[in-house]
Amino acid sequence: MHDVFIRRCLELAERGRGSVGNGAMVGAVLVRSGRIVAETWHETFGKPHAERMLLEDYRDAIEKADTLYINLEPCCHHGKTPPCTDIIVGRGMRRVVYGMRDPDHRASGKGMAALRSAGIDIIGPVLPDLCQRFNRGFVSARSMGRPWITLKRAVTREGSFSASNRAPLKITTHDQDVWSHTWLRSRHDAILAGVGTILADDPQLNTRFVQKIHQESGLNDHSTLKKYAPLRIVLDPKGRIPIDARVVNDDSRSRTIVVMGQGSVEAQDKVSTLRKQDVRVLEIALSADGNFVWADLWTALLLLDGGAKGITSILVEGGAETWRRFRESGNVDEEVTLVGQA
Ligand code: AOF
Ligand code: ZN
Repeated sequence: MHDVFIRRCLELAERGRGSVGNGAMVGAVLVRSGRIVAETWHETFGKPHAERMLLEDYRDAIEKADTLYINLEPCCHHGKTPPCTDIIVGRGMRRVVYGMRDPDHRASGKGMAALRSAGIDIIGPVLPDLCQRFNRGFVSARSMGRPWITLKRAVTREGSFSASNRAPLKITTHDQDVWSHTWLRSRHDAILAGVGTILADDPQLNTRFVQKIHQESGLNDHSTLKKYAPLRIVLDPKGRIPIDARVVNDDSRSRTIVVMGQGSVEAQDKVSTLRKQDVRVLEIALSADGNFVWADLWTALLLLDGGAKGITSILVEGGAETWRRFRESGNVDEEVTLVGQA
């Protein structure tokens, strides 16, 4: 039975995607006699945590047999908000079930200890693998200091990336696009491409096919997925991106981040033009091998807007050269290959 309520916490937590910055997506439910009587989720970076919101909003008395469910160990530190453990104890909760341990060193294991020493019955971790997988961006940011990286590519049946002349070639079917927009693009904070892909294909890197599958299949929470749009990252060390590329001109251009080499003189004009166009430009140092200095790149992305727009997961869409650079540097957590019908 605990599983059911932790899964509900994850559904609620999903609503925070794209708004919780480099923090965790967290949902909380209050259960009385086997039924949910209140539920909330952590909505916005820097705003109250899920269980604090729930207990502040819930006006009725907490009863002895009530159980609080939460997919992440409650925090016990003074961060941007006061410790959640304080309000759990203060409201007289007697039982807490949690999904996974918090990888943040300020809270890890300490939240549970604080509750236990207050005499609260604490059960968990329940479904820790699922909870960690769900919050893989947050876990990766806290434990590895970089975003979770998924490499995605499409190959033809013969196994080639694209036509040999580099002309744009449609490899995937519409159904595959619907799938990848829904389950890959919509599940990452940002979609990344190298400038070569922008020059060759002028992609939009958006989630335009998401809504459809959700309407057709009735999968959970389409209202959230409809409004959620990942950021877009273009790696462009020498500033080769065309000013009229779609990612820097369409209605979502303020959600595009072009990463250029620091001090690259050729790029300077373009930096100011792009910024006037409302596009974000990050200037990151390049190392001798032509890659961005990875640690600098990760820090800049994780701390975007002071962390409020922090990117904790990236879907790397290509092309082959970008893939190679991620692979060779070991910055990969998962690889997905779609074999098209072309
Ligand atoms: C919880 N419930 O809903 C969330 C938690 O900077 P702050 O103060 O917002 O703290 C961020 C840390 O708090 C984050 O790294 C994680 O450890 C925890 N997030 N904890 O009890 C929540 N979002
Ligand atoms: Zn908290």
